[in-house]
Amino acid sequence: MDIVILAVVIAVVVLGALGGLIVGSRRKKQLPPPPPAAPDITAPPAEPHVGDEAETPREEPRRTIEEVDLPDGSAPVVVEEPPAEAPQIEIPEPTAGRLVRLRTRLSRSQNALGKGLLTLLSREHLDEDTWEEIEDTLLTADVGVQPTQELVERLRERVKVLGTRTPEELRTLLREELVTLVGRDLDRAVKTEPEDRKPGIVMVVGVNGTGKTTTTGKLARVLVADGQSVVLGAADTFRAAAADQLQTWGERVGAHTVRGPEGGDPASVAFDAVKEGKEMGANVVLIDTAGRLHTKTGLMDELGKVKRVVEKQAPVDEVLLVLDATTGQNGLVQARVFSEVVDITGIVLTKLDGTAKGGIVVAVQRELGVPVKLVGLGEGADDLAPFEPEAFVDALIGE
Ligand SMILES: Nc1nc2c(ncn2[C@@H]2O[C@H](COP(=O)(O)OP(=O)(O)O)[C@@H](O)[C@H]2O)c(=O)[nH]1
Ligand SMILES: [Mg+2]
Repeated sequence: MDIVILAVVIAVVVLGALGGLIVGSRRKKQLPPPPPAAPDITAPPAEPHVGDEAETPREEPRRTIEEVDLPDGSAPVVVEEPPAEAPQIEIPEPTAGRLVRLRTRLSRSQNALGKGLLTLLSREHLDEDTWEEIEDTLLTADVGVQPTQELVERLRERVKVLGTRTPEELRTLLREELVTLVGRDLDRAVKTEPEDRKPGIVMVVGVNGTGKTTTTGKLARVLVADGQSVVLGAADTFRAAAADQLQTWGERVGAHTVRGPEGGDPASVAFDAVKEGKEMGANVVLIDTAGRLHTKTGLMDELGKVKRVVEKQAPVDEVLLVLDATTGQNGLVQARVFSEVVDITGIVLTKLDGTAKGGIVVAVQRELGVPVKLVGLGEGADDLAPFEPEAFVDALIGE
């Protein structure tokens, strides 16, 4: 008798699961038995219903399954499997023109640097004091000593040649010189598409809190928006939350995240990510790393190892150093340390929306001899922009 009931019950359960009637079964099983009214399947309480029957036995599967000798465990296994919740895939914004769209985010730098310079240059008498103020403005905005001196010299020369100065002429002149200072001919493309193989491999490095994980997530979106398939490697194994954070970014755009155990070996996670990326035929693998700067040696060992281990499979195409623009000179020190550990091929300056020190773009490029390739202009998912010197300078000095 029992057996007959059980068989019926199991059959119903299986049918229910296959029909998608059971939602969140795993969660329910771990909780104490819910009151009869709890099921999320709407059914009249009085009459037995398909949905109701499917609910009941799952609260006590152990007893029934042990009593009857089932031929195999296939039926309960089906029940155990929670229906895959199809994540909502977002369509990220196109990347073209992002810096223009986000230019108002640079308002602090604009007021402190761009407008400050224009106002000073527009003074009727450009005396020594004014030139000193111009210099101070640049230094305060973190442009750096050497580049500041170069710029002031160029401006002095050109203003002299100009004689009388209309505001329009001054703006054009300042624009040209600032773009030159930022560098117009640097190759700022993020290298994600090597010619001879797939996937492209990008490592993201930097001190904790600078925005590595956020940037990795945003970059995944940029790539997906450009039609590329992306695999994420959560090589920051220090905290499980770091991998969760990255995975959440990935899920939003349908990118698979490879992760390891908390406290596990970051290099092996990176290795696996590249391996899976290859197997899946992905276009790009992005590897997020930990940025503990407690001991320089520890960092060197770890990062160096991650890169070496990845390179057993294929060369790393891009090593992006993420720097927080609000940390100013401190960022330059970090840049130095990291460049000793790995060959940095590009800089990502984050949090440019929160600082008046936009001049750090110039200083950090000088420090490393490597171009700024991306800039972070907010916490929003699409607030990462390809860096374009002209658009950047235009944003600084206003329309
Ligand atoms: N305002 C602003 N916040 C940012 C930007 N990039 C990252 N953040 C924030 O900085 C914090 C640290 O970021 P996270 O990616 O976790 O840093 P990580 O430790 O280097 O991985 C988070 O709160 C981010 O939202 C940016 O461009 N602008
Ligand atoms: Mg992180």
